[in-house]
Amino acid sequence: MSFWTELREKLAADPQRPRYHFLPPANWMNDPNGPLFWKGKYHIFYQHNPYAAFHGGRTGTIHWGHAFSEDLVYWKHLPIALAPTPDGPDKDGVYSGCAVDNNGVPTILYTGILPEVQCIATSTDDMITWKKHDRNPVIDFPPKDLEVTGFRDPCVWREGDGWYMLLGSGIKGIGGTSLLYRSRDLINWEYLYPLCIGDGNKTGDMWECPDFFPLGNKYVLLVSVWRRRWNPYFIGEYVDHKFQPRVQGNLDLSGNFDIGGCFFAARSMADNKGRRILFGWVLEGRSAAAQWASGWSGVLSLPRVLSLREDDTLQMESLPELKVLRGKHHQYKDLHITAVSSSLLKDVEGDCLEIIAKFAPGDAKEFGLKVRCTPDGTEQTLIFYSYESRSLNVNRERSSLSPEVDRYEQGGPLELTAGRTLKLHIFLDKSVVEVFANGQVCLTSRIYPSRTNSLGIGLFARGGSVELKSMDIWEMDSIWE
Ligand code: DQQ
Repeated sequence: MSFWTELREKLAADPQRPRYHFLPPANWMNDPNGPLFWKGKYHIFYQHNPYAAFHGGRTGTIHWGHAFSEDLVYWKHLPIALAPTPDGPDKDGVYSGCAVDNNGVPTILYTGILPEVQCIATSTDDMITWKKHDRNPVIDFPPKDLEVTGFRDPCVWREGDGWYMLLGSGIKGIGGTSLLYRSRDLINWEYLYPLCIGDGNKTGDMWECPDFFPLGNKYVLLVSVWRRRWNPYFIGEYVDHKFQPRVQGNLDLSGNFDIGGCFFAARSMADNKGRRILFGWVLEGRSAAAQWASGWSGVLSLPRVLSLREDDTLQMESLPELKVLRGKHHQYKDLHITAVSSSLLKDVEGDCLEIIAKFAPGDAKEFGLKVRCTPDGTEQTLIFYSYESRSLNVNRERSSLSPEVDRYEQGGPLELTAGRTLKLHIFLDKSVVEVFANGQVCLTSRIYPSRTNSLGIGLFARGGSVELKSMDIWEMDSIWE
């Protein structure tokens, strides 16, 4: 059997490999790049090492993988879009960037490394093959008067008088920043100024993958904090190319658009329905050796639909189109959950599920769901709200018997005003857990149960009781044929 056939069979049989989240055919993926709605189809690119399930750093392993979808649910792989060019400015890796429609010419802007420079590529055959520009790099050094901590991941958009670009960066001793550039032709770029500078103590000293876009009557800047897995966002007015953010991400993970620590490098796109759709890289929570041995690493998050809440914070909802994946349905209503009544549900189990649970406020100190539980509780993962710490959390202490996985608790602030219902919308897909809480907070986590019977679902409360108003559970189909 050929190496690739053997690998494909191994991946198909892997109980940890998600079934309704997009991932490459094999091997490594990290950041989503250049999502673009083009001629009626959604395209997504991604950081990809096609040869092995590790990133490879600066060794020329990183390519741009490519796929498309007609509905953002089912995806088809396309040939690799960009590979490092020996002796080119991207010889050590084709790093992150974006894609734009330049009057009918699909155009990618991305970072080459060692040193970090910005490059451009275009396609004339509906994005199947790409030609790198002869004048690459089109930006070959950071602004001379700034001491920067990095200089990468272009985000480009068109505005009345030309093209604008943000680059992820940081100013030494001050904090993460995104640098604003302007161009008439996408080739010649003029540096303007930092569009936004963060406080290094709150939002880190280097911002990767800036993403900037209008939402409602405001503008939103999303950034990814290098080496911290934080995802702060900034919302404010954008007038005359100046941005005045009012709501800012913070160290305690408030103002972060994902608080799990397994979600990073998000990128968004506008679709033909006027929606702003966000994708992120779902990181692994298992050792590098385990990833390498399994033959795959990294998953794309489910698409998230963004909107603006009344208090000018982000509203994040799952994509309605995902409902086509719903299979068998189970429903529960009006259950009183106490510490003693906590047990596994009798007639439903699974590892590919969508769950919508609505809890009325009670006096429990903590309450929530258990997923991927063995009947004896040896393996189990808790997704819960704590009234004491006012936080949403995932407890992975007993998620797996394997020594190769992360066990630390993940979570962050979620304010529940008195009397407010908590709606937990959970997507469980083998080793991926994505939680949307009241649309206010998202939490992405990874778990790797080792037992084949880690399939149980339960409800629990501690230090009091809670009322489950309703819970809908669907068994979910695969997005692959
Ligand atoms: N990943 C890319 C960089 C980016 C980082 C390299 C974020 O361009 O800054 O694969 O995860």
